[in-house]
Amino acid sequence: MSTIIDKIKELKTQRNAIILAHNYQRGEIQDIADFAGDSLGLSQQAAKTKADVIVFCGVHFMAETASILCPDKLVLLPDEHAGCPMANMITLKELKIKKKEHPNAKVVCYVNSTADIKAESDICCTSSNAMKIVSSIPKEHEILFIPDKSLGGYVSSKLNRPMILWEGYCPTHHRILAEHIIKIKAAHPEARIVVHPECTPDVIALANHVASTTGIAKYCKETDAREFIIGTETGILHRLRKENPRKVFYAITQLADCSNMKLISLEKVLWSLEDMIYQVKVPDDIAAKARVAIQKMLDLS
Ligand code: CIZ
Ligand code: SF4
Repeated sequence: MSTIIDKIKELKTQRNAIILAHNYQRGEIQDIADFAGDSLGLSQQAAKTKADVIVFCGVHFMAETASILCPDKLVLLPDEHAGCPMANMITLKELKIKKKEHPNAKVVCYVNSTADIKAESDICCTSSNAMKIVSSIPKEHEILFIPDKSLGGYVSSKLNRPMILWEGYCPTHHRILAEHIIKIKAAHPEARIVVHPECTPDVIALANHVASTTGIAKYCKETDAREFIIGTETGILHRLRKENPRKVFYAITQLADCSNMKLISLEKVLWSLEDMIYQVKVPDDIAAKARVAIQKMLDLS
C-alpha cells in the first residue's frame, strides 16, 4: 500500500515539481522537502530550479516572493489561508500617507510583507542582512523601516541610527517573554540563549546571540556549547535537533507556535499537487516594481 509520502513523491515527478519548506514548518513537511530554509534562501532556490512547479510550504508572502523572482514558474501554496499577521499590519494606503509625511525617507521593507508593499519600497531586507541594508543608506536620508518595529528597533540600536519604525510586529515572537527565559535559564544555567530579532527588546537583551533562522542554525552548529535555549518559532527545533543530534535544545516557550505556518500538512501538500492549488501569482506590474527592491537587496548581500 502506498503511503501519502509515496504519493507526493510520485506526483512531484509527474508534475516536475519541487517542494520548498520554511524552517518554521512542521517536521514532517521539512523532511519531505527538497530544500528547507528561510524565505529568501527558498526563493533563491526557486529561481535556480529547473522544475516547472514550486510547492511553497510557508506563508503567502513567501510564495509571492518566489512568484516575483520566478514569474514563469507555477507557485503553489498548499493552504490559501496561510497568511502572516505581521505582513497584514500595513496597507498600501497607510504606507503612501506615511511616505508623504516623510518625503526624504528611504523605505526599507522587511521581506515579511505583501508584494504591493514591497513594490512601494526602496529596498528590501531580511533578518539576516537588515544591518547591512540599513548601513547602505546614506546618512542624509531618514529611514522608514516597515513593518516590524522589533527588527527595526534592534537594527536601529545596534547601528545607533535613528529610524522611523512602523508599528507592526510578529504575534508569535511577541509571545516569548523575558520571564520565560529567566525561568528556563535557572533550570539550565549552562545553556546559550539564542533568539530571533523579531522578539521584544527585553527578550533580546537577555540573549547570548541574536540571529535569523539561518543564523541560529549556523550558530548552534558551530558553537561548542551543548545546550541551547531557542527563542523563535518552534518549528526550527526540528531542524536544530536533526542537524545536531548530540546537542540539547529547549524552546523558550511552546507558545511561540505560528498557527499560519502550521496550516500546511502532508495531506494538503498532496492535494496541492493533485489539483494544482492554490496558485500564487503576483501581477506583472507589481512584481516588476517589487523585484527592483528585492534585487537591490540581493546586490548588496
Ligand atoms: O526570513 C525568514 O524566512 C523569516 C521569516 C525568518 C528567518 O529568520 O528566517
Ligand atoms: Fe508572520 Fe510571525 Fe508567523 Fe512568521 S512567525 S509567518 S512573522 S506571524
